[in-house]
Amino acid sequence: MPKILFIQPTQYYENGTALCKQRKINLPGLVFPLLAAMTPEHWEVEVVIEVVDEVDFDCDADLVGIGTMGHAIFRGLEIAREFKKRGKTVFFGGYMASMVPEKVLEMGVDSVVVGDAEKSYPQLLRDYEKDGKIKKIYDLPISELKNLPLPRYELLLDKPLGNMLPVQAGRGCPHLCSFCSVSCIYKGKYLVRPIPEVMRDIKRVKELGFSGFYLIDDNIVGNPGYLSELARQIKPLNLHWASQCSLNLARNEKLLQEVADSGCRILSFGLESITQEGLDKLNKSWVKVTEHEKLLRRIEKVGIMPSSEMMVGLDSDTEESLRATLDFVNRARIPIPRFYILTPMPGSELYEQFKREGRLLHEDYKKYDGTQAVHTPENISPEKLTEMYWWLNRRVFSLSSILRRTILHKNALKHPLSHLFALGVNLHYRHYIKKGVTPNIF
Ligand code: B12
Repeated sequence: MPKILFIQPTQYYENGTALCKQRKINLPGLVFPLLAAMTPEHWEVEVVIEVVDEVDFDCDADLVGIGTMGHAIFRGLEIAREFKKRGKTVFFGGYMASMVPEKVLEMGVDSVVVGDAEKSYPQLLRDYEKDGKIKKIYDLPISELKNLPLPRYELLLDKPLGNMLPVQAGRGCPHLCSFCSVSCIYKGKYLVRPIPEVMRDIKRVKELGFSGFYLIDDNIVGNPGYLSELARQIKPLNLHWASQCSLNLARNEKLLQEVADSGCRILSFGLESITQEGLDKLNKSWVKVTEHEKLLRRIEKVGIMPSSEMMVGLDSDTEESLRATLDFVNRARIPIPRFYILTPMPGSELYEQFKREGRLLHEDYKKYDGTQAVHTPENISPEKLTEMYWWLNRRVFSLSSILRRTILHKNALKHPLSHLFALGVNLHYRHYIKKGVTPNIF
């Protein structure tokens, strides 16, 4: 029986010597259970999630497929080199490899699956089965997200998991924010799955004994009618769920209530910044920073805990605005905040713009990890930006800020479990901050 080994690489701690490892994966990705379900039955499939598993370089796999997310691609390339030394055929897929496929091929990888894999990956397997050869690039986009197979979640079940499994609702995004990898790959295309197929997957997660799911979709409120119907069908299942969304959800109070009633407990919002001009320049003017606090309060009122993604180092950022970002997070008492330095990911529109304008400090992509300035912002020096980024993280993840935003939060008595969960997440992030790593592994 031919065998395929899928690997999701981890990343290194700041000093580059030790690999980030955890006892548990709280949020596993969906890619490999889904690709496994697209793999013909006569193939054996094994999944390695390196943050909890060891890679056995001497395993008997015929094909090795490696996932790429941001700078974790560098660990992926190291793994690929080891397998190439042992004569294996190695292919990459995922956002980072899709944004720079030619560069990845130059590093000795046999093939890159660019973007959606639903047509490309089966083609790659057919080619391999024909004569043991695969093409350098597979780039067969899809035009609808229908008839996806039921993900083979069972391949994850021998791993130490939290209480959620992922289910996808939509892929891509209708917006064209210049810094975003999703807009770079999908260019405004946003595909949603039929609700019966999403419900089939959610029910499977429940059958497997999980109490919740993570709904993958970059902006689940993008289609309000769809979300309302999905919430209606999820409600009787008595599950809790989390997703990503824009604050626009809070403008539609009826829908917001339906979402909360269906068991949604955490939503992550791309607030991005407290300065509007910088966001406008990044083509994200549809986010209104003056409304952040008001809309966040509405979200909390219905019992949904907000989590936030914010960037620093926009052209409108100054030392003062970074200090004000700390005040904002503490004032709004955001239970689960995350920060990155604005990073022009190679392949993105922002990267091309900064390159044209001579604003890239270097092209050492290993450092494009969101923890260090790699470009020159207009109103703050790159050195000061990096220094203040870590200052912000240290202050936000100080014990006093953590306690105020979690178990001492005014809603903690109403929703004790969510706030205890947030406390755990913050302490986990605090651990990563101390190690010089942006906290984004759960
Ligand atoms: C869940 C998730 C995570 C989870 C789980 C990751 C995991 N180990 O699987 C956590 C929270 C741990 C995580 C961490 C990170 N993530 Co993440 N994550 C996601 C998220 C929300 C969903 C991914 C998913 O499962 N999608 C469902 C699948 C079915 O869809 P898909 O990913 O589009 O995959 C399809 C194709 O792309 C392709 N494909 C994808 N991978 C592969 C691999 C192979 C071999 C093949 C053949 C095909 C293939 O096949 C799929 C079917 O068509 C995406 C956002 C998004 N919009 O997708 C970000 C996203 C992928 N993450 C991203 C980033 C940057 C990171 C971090 C680097 C963040 C950080 N700064 O630390 C870390 C890296 C961690 C690591 N060591 O790898 C970026 C990637 C951008 C880029 N340029 O690479 C995204 C797009 C978010 C964003 N908007 O920027 N992430």
